[in-house]
Amino acid sequence: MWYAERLKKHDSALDEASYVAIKDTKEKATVSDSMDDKAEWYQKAAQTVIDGDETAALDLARQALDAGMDPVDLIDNGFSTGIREMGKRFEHGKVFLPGLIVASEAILGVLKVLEAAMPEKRQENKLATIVLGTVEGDIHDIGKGILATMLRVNGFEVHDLGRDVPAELFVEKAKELNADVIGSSALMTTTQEGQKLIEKVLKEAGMRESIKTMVGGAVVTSRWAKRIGADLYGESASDTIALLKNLLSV
Ligand code: B12
Repeated sequence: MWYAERLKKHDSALDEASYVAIKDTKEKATVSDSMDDKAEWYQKAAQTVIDGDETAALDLARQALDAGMDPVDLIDNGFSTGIREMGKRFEHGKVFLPGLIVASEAILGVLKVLEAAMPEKRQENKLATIVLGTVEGDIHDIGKGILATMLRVNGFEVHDLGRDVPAELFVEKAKELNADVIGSSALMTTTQEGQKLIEKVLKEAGMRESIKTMVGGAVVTSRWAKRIGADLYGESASDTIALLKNLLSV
C-alpha cells in the first residue's frame, strides 16, 4: 500500500543532528511546574500534529524540553491527543486518509526525538525481556512505539518486531530470546484476532505456561484480554508499566 511505503521512508528520515540538539537542550532545562504552562504546551503539541506540521512539531518538542517539560508527559498529554483528535475527525468524515498520514508522520518524527531525550535506565540486569509488535495485517505502530520507549526507559529489554507481524513470528522470536513476555498491539477490529492467534500458537508450541502475554491498542479492552486468555491488558503505556511490574513481581 502506498501509505505503508511513505511511512517506511519516513522511518529513516530523522537526522542525527536533531537527536544531539535535543540532548543538548535537555541539559539546560529549567522546570516550570505551572499547570497553565503545561496545558499550553500540551495544546500546542496537539495542534502541530493536527496541522500535520512535522517541522513545527520538532521545533515545539525542542522548546518544550528546553523549558523543562517531561518528554513522557508531552507525548501522553500533548502529541497523542493530537493524533486521537485526528482519529475522531477521520471517523466523522472531516479528515481523510492523506490528512491522517501527514499527522502520523509529524508524531512519528517527534517521538524519535523525545525518545532520545529520555534517560534510559541502564541497569546491569534488565527487569525482563519483551517481544513486542503490531499484529498481522495491521500497520498502526505509533502507540506500540510509545510503549516500547516507555518500557525501555523503565528498564525492560524490548525486541520490537515492527508492524504486520504474524503470530508465528512473535512465538518464534520469544522462543529464540527466551523472552518473559509477548506484547501485541492491535488497532482494528479486523486484526485483533491476531492476538487470539498468538495465544493459540503459544499453546501449540507448549510455551503458554512459561511466558506472559499482554495486549493493547485502540480497539482492545480488558474484556477481550480476558476472553482470549491474555495475562495483561494495558490501556495506555503508563498503565502498562505499573501493571507489568506487578505481574512479573519486579
Ligand atoms: C494514526 C492512524 C492511522 C495511521 C497509522 C500510522 C502509524 N504509523 O501508526 C494510518 C494513516 C497509516 C492509518 C491507516 C489505516 N487506518 Co487508522 N487510525 C489512526 C488513528 C487516527 C490513531 C491511532 C494512534 O496512533 N493513536 C495514538 C496512540 C498513542 O494510541 P494507541 O495506538 O491506542 O496506543 C496506546 C494504547 O492503546 C496502548 N497500547 C498500544 N499498543 C499496545 C500494546 C500493548 C501490548 C499494550 C499493553 C498497550 C498498548 O499504549 C499506547 C500508548 O499509550 C486511529 C484512531 C484511534 N481512535 O485510534 C485510526 C484507526 C485505528 N484506523 C482505522 C482504519 C480503518 C484505518 C485504515 C483501514 C484506513 C483505510 N481505509 O485504509 C488503515 C489501516 C491500514 C492497515 N492495514 O493497518 C480505524 C480502525 C477501525 C476499527 N475499529 O477497526 C481507526 C480506529 C479510525 C476510525 N475510527 O475509523 N491509520
